[in-house]
Amino acid sequence: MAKTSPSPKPAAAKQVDVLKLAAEIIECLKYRVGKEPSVATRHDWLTASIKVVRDRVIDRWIDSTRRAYDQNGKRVYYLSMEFLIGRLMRDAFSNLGLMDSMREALAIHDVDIDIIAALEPDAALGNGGLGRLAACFMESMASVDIPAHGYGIRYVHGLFRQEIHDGWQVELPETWLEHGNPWEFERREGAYEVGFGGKVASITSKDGRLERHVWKPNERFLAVAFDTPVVGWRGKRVNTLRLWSAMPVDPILLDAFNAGDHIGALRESNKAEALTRVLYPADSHQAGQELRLRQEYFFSAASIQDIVRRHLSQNESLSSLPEKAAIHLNDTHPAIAVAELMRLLMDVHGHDFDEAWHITRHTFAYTNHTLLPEALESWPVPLFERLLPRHMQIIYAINAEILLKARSSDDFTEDQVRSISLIHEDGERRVRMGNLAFVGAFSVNGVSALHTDLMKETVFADLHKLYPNRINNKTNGITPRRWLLQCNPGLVGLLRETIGDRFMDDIDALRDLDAYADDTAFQERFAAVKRANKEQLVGLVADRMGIRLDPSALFDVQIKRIHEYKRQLLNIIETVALYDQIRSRPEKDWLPRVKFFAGKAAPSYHNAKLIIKLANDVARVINSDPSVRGLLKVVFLPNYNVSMAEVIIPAADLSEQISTAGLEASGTGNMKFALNGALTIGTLDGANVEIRECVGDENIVIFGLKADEVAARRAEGHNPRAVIEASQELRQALEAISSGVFSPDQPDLYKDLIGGLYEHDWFMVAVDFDSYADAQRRVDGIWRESPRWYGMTIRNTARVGWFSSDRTIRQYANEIWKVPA
Ligand code: D6G
Repeated sequence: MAKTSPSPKPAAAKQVDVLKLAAEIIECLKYRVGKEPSVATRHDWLTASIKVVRDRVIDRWIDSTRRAYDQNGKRVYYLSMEFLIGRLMRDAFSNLGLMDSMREALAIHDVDIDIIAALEPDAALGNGGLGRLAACFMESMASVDIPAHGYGIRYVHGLFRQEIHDGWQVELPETWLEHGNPWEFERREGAYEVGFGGKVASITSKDGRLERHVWKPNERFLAVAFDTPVVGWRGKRVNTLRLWSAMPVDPILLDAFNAGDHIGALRESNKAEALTRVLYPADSHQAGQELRLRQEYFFSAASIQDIVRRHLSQNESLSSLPEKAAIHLNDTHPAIAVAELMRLLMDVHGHDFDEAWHITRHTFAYTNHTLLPEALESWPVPLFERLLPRHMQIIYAINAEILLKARSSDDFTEDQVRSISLIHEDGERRVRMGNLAFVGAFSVNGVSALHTDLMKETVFADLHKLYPNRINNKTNGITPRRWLLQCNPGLVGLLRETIGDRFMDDIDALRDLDAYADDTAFQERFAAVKRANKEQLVGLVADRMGIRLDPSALFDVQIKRIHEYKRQLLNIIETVALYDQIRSRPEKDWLPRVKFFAGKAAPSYHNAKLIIKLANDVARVINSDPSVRGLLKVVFLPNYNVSMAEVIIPAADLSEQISTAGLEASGTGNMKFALNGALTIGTLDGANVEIRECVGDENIVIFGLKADEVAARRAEGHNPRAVIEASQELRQALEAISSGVFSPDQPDLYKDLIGGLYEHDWFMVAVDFDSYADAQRRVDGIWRESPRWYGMTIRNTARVGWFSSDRTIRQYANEIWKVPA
């Protein structure tokens, strides 16, 4: 993964003194790692290098924190169960303009920065898009100079490590903290108690009036803060990512220990450890277990206590909270924070319900990330009541308000009232976290224009009717620092020579590249950069998998979580169809293509794991078939993570964004590929719709049903069997898969998976197949006309600056949070 990142000019005019840095590294190695250079391991060099740069971060960090206190303006609090950070070293070095100097300083000691950089573990505290978005947002908030804190959980084990054994996904624990984490600072003084269970007592006044409630939990844990500085571009501002770790209030129960119960004595300690030990590996579907609800409450409660403490350290009362704090809920996972703030306001700080509700409703904002019914969180009422009895009461009280509001309007039918209720009443009674977040927030946003429209029409239709101004759109974005400047130094070098450096600070300046899109000399240089990036990926695949690839082939890439709605299956089936054609018409002038897949499946998601197995089986058969003559190769790269994405994306020619229309809320991979000069083949789904608007219809390959057509087909009950019968190419591919051509040892392995396409085809794989295959042949045609291909891909890079997360964050700041940006 050797890469040279460009550096901005040092923030201070003076050139950073390389010799001074080199000396500092040795100092640090000696006094903070305790080693001399001759015995230092690569990890020691990594730690020393990070600490030397970290010292420079700290000055700015303290300065930023102090500025926020001095100004006592509004702060943003971003609550997210996931932060998919990846590696931080290159981010910090490059944002501070120290990349080149550190490279030279380390070279003086004969240390290759790229080698030690590759040792930094990926902080994989997230599953996919939602967590990576939170990480991009943190970087952008610092870059556009917003005083902001991220709040989440310091999982000891992030997302599992994926190995592929005989084609099957095997999950192994991930151990990112194994060598310590030089970026974090433990803040024992920043610890809060978080309780569970127990009872609610009512305190009454002498004359018998109810004064307030007191929750007496029967379990208590400490939430201890671990702070990581988040460096904005050019070090302008350094914000704090505060992750909570659970610790026992009593590390050892001495009574039990003295009585000889040595294991029982550690009960509290073990329970605390379990609370923040593992990230739930479910993406876009319901986890459902009690531990998950405990995690959600644990980090929300600690964060709200911290926010309240900070506010009261500078302000007289919590009445002014809405003017000083915007608390953002990244999805419903922290939605319980709404009830927790209500509890603190009423039970601890003496506000009455109306005041508390006013403050709460003007402080929270909520982002919805999915319309998939299985991903909308809800909790059984008995579980909720047992773990959080006071919060349950508060939720009933809020619900009474909402239902009254709806019922007092003639417009609402009883069905509509039931749908906006915070409690789902049909069958098992459940608390609906989406509805709680919606009513507790002053702003509810979707993450792409299409997604936001669909929210208004589907999941939140009735709440939207009750609060017609609440839903708004904020199309997702990606930080161009990580997803262009750091990951694609070759392209950045070419851009700087061609259009100057302005785009590094103002991404919209990429537009200037449009003028070069049809310039032959520029196209050749653009192609050469892509070629070099592809060679790097070829090297990675050779090292890790022993597969040899031809860098002149078309690199066709689908990397993301494995999910039926994302339709890796559609891509695999088309691969099989292409394989059939290459064999049956060997005389045709076939275009060399490599199909790349990478991604993890939720461990409990049967079909997703089967799709991984199928991709691997298809790869094995095709890659070893001599009659294919290397024209088609299939690669499933194990253990996809942020660092791997940073190598794959700059090397991609074709970006697969082929979800069933209406189901992918936004996507952000689509933006990363387009920015790095790949052509998109995609459906009109999520942010693809807006990417098409930005790059122009002629610079993207669109296929398939549109969202309304998918909905209509689902509603009327379509006939996928007839569709399959009508398409010879599809039928043959499906028959090959279901008859065991790719799984000779288990011929029936894929029968049910493929059978589902004949029966219901819920995700419209069969229905969209012909249109997808046609689109792929259109891609072939464009690839053959090289000037046209590069004209299109250059225009993609030139025109997608709008998808910078700086733009997204400025919109949040101006339109939701009301903070200057
Ligand atoms: C961060 C940055 C550090 C600051 C600390 C506490 O670790 O400079 O002192 O947060 O800040 P508050 O949480 O008290 O605002």
